[in-house]
Amino acid sequence: MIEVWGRVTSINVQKVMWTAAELGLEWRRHDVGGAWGGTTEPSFVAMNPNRLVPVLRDGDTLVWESHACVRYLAATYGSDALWPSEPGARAAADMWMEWASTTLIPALGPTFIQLVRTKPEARDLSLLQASMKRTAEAFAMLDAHLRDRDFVAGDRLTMGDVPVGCATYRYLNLNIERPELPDLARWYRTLCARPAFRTHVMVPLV
Ligand SMILES: N[C@@H](CCC(=O)N[C@@H](CS)C(=O)NCC(=O)O)C(=O)O
Repeated sequence: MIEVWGRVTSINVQKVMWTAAELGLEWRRHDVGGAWGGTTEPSFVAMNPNRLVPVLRDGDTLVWESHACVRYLAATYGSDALWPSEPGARAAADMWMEWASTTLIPALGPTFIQLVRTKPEARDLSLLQASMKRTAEAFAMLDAHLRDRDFVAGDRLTMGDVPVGCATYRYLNLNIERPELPDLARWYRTLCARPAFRTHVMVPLV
């Protein structure tokens, strides 16, 4: 059985839990972070000196950084499914994970924080506007990529869909105006049909 430390409302924890559930793994999750606290406890810091969730333990293997956790689970338990064995196919999945880290989630983050976690009177509107613009550009790029494929790395779900899928749930459930993104919407509908995504990602935005 794997163990995960992290609160259900964390996008980074959601990536790991969705992956674990997609692979049919048995898991135990410990509520840590946010209102739960615990990230500065010596026992937690000993596992992750960054003091951030998620942390994953599988036997003697300890992993932090959500994408490292997703890759570890996909490589260990994903056979040729979430972790494509052919290096080129795997790189296609991997590059969208990196893009989520470097481009999509940094663009979306301020929009999410401002609209969901900041009181209206305290919002920084210029930060919000800039973030919404960068986010719309990033999702337009993903929409164009999905125009002629079912999933980000081809015709089946891979680890590459996980970070962008979690970010897409947030984006499409914020109360904002969005451009039409028909191919993103088609791909997102297939994610919503997956029980693991519904259980671990489609949770209330707080
Ligand atoms: N790059 C890290 C970022 C981890 C991170 O920022 N985690 C946030 C939650 S999404 C956190 O631990 N925040 C402090 C808290 O929840 O108390 C990853 O992908 O795992």
